Amino acid sequence: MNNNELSVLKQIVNCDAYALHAPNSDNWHSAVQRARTELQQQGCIVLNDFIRPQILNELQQQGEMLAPEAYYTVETVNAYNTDPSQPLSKEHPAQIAFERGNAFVARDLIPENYLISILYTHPLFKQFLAACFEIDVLYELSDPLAGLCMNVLQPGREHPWHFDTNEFTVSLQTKSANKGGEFQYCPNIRTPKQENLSDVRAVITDQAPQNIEHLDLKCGDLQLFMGRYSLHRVSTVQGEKERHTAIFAYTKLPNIIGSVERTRQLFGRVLPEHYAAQHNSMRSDKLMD
Ligand SMILES: O=C(O)CCC(=O)C(=O)O
Ligand SMILES: [Fe+2]
Repeated sequence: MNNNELSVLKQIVNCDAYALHAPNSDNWHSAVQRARTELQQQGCIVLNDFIRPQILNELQQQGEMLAPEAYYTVETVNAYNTDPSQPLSKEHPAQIAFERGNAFVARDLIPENYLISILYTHPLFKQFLAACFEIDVLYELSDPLAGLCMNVLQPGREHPWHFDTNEFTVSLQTKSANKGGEFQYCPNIRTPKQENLSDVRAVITDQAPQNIEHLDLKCGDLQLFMGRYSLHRVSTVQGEKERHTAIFAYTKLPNIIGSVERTRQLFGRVLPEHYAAQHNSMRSDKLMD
């Protein structure tokens, strides 16, 4: 690690509170321990004021420059983002269709010198996150489009119930809606061994509001989340302002690439890497994508 990398990190991250610059120090360990405890219990933790307040304007402005590059389309999807023609029982929750109105800016459109790119690839950021998620090494997604994205929700749009492909998602809100745009989730509703289809069905048909947690996120808060096991959504954005979040996707195995179908739905284009991985798709479990 050179001095420049270290000073850039200290300018962006509130290292007084989270000690990312000093792995294994007492402060670093206590921040990691707090995150571990909540991740075990809830599958989610919010690290408040993770970004230094002086950086928040620049972060928002960079997001605003990226937003027009997002792939805007309203797709009909299911919670697993699987191909709708796949034969399934009538009761399967994947039969329930939603309108997904959020738009993603793909990784290959995000400049390497933007704050979110610097963070996503920073070794001390990854080291801290790996410790929070209790694994030795955390890998960036090998997907050239999906590893780092910006999620844009325009007024009137929602990001409906779904599971992520990757186990670990880290997100950072860079611009908040005036109203709505709330992150909601069901902690560990499925496990690596069990889909728990009837519980999933109950939530997405509005039969189990008691199983839904609601988060109040501010710009600069970092959210750590086990999105492969916890069903989640972002409610409809109301008011005039867009809602922007940077999504940092990581995995515990190398070489994870999104499926052709999911990539087409999210980004409107598929690269040779996605086709190449099609017959050799790596996942850490046998759950539906
Ligand atoms: O924008 C968010 O807060 C969550 C986005 C999300 O769930 C996803 O990109 O998979
Ligand atoms: Fe998600």
